[in-house]
Amino acid sequence: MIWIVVPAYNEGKKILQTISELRNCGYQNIVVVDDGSQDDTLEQAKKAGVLVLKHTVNRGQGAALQTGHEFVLKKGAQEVVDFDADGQFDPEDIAKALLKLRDEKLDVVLGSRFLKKNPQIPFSKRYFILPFARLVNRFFTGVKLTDAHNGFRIFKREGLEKITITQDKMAHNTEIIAQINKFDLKFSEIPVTVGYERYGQGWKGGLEILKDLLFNFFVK
Ligand SMILES: Nc1nc2c(ncn2[C@@H]2O[C@H](COP(=O)(O)OP(=O)(O)OP(=O)(O)O)[C@@H](O)[C@H]2O)c(=O)[nH]1
Ligand SMILES: [Mg+2]
Repeated sequence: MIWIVVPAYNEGKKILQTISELRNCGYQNIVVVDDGSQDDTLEQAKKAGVLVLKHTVNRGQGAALQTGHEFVLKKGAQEVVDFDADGQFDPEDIAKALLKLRDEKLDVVLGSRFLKKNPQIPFSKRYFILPFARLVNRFFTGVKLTDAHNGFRIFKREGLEKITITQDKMAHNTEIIAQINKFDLKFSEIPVTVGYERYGQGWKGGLEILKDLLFNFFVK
């Protein structure tokens, strides 16, 4: 059984479309984790008729994913897809990633924006923010990836059972890679399309991630 986990924070305008695109591709087991949104994300997701979990306060994407992962594992998911609510991902990429996961008997497949042409990636993100993120990622995890911060992932149940996200905000990307390394999980990257009609986290978000990682590294 495949389950899709959709973390959502203030995505009231996008969530219905994201869910209907997933459904059109044949995915029915979808859980939205409303991360304490201030807009109508919760109502919109309920309107779409999917399962909705709710954080009463905003905790961050990492926390939303952990909530979703625990839920779908309890539901008996065999394969779990992390899929952003903001409509940036292409649901068609899921089938390709699933094939890879199964064919190559992997624990995790990670989406990458840099294994194919993604002309929409903004200049600053392509040449500064993401290369820097790759270095940070490599420093903290020892793993070399082409895309260090991509929310598109597919896990095999046995792999996901080993991973626990404690980084509530965006540093969970690096944390997941570190755990893949620690538990020696088999993984591979796959090219995915990411749309950028809406500008995402930018520099401020990147620095926040670094702050969280350093805190975890030196203080915890
Ligand atoms: N920013 C943010 N996103 C959250 C939070 N909780 C859940 N999310 C969801 O996590 C997903 C990714 O968030 P984005 O802000 O788009 O982050 P991103 O895709 O890494 O950044 P961009 O590539 O710049 O768009 C979206 O579906 C959000 O709705 C939160 O507290 N903050
Ligand atoms: Mg996004």
